[in-house]
Amino acid sequence: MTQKCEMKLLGSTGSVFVTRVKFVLKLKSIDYEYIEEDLCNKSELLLKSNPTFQQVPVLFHATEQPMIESLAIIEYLDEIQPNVHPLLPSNPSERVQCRILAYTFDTLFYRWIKEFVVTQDKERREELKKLIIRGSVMLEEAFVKLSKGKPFFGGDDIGYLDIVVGAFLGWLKLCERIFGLYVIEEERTPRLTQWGKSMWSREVTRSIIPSHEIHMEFRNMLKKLACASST
Ligand SMILES: N[C@@H](CCC(=O)N[C@@H](CS)C(=O)NCC(=O)O)C(=O)O
Repeated sequence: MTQKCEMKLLGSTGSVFVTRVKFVLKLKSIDYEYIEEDLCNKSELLLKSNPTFQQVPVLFHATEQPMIESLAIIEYLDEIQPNVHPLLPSNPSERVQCRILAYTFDTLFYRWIKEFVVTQDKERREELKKLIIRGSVMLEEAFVKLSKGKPFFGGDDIGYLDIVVGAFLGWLKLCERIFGLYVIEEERTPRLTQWGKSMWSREVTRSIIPSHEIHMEFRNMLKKLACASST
């Protein structure tokens, strides 16, 4: 008899936000059913469960309301499974620093990178490149401060910020391969370079980060969505 999963994740495979949630589910050994969403032809399930933003990920857990927003979802998972691979620091002031950096990362970095990989405008791409490079130096500084000499943002092991930022590792590779932009590189961001190596050395990272081909397909889909919303 097949067992019914209590948890369901609605996602799109190339999405960094969905990757974050999958990362946490794997680290915490939580079983779930995955439902692939077609973002170019959104399902009733997505429109009903996230009517405001109509975006993935959406997490369904038993009788709870559908949950949206990757950062809120990963905190929820950390709270319901606190004893398996805890993600956020126990100290409130360290916790708030993590949340601030995650918010800043999503508000600035994500938008720059997304626009960088999608835009056709070469001048704008050059501007974005400068912003991303400047952002990478800020991220390096934050890493030095938060990691306290350890290999991960979370210290000796993968924590909340490692997942928030690490979910982008596939996109960073895409920037390298298509545009020759090294967001993380030895000279400018030595500690983040080591961090990247530590992240890739973990089986969980290699199994969760989608392949280059999937990211390329996702980029094409984002381009289509961008065209559709500008017409
Ligand atoms: N802030 C949201 C962002 C989610 C998001 O941007 N999802 C994208 C996929 S990467 C999406 O569903 N896009 C479809 C759309 O905006 O129409 C989160 O952290 O979950």
